[in-house]
Amino acid sequence: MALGSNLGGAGMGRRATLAAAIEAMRQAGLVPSRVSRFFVTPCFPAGAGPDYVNACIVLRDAPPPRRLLDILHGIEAEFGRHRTQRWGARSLDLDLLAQDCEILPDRAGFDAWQGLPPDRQASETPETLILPHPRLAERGFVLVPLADVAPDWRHPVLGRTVRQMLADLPVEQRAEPVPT
Ligand code: PH2
Ligand code: MG
Ligand code: MG
Repeated sequence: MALGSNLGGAGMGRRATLAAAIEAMRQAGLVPSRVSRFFVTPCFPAGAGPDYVNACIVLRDAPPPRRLLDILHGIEAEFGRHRTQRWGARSLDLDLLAQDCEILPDRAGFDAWQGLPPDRQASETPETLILPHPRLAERGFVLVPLADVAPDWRHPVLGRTVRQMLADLPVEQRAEPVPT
């Protein structure tokens, strides 16, 4: 799964926020078996806000996706309360990227979201959980940290490993995340 924060200013910094979120996951009974380095990444879309700090973790014996999502939303809400009102940017984003070779809600549902044109990607939010995350293969800020913890995980629809998806990205995108 992926963690991101572009909180700035007062309160906890971005790195401390991610570290505290990982601790909160442990408290909630989740077991992070691998934690990536933390990377500073330019905001996507460019110019939409301050840089993010992004990371990825692997959870051991994770609960079923929908229950896991509830736990993650609870932790996001907990950290949202610490957010300084001045910054509209998200203080903490916890995204489920994939769970083994599961495809949710089903292949047709996945394909519909994966194929969504960019203008509709920005404006539409799926009502059901889509796994793997439909934009996973397109984003350096996801694939670079993911390659730290699960380089050999193979995307069940695209048939490519994280290492291969990363190699497929334009070199500038691959180079954007800077370890911090
Ligand atoms: N998350 C977003 C939107 N844009 N940009 C970066 N660099 N990192 C993110 O995690 C991110 C983003 C929506 O969740
Ligand atoms: Mg996100
Ligand atoms: Mg999210």
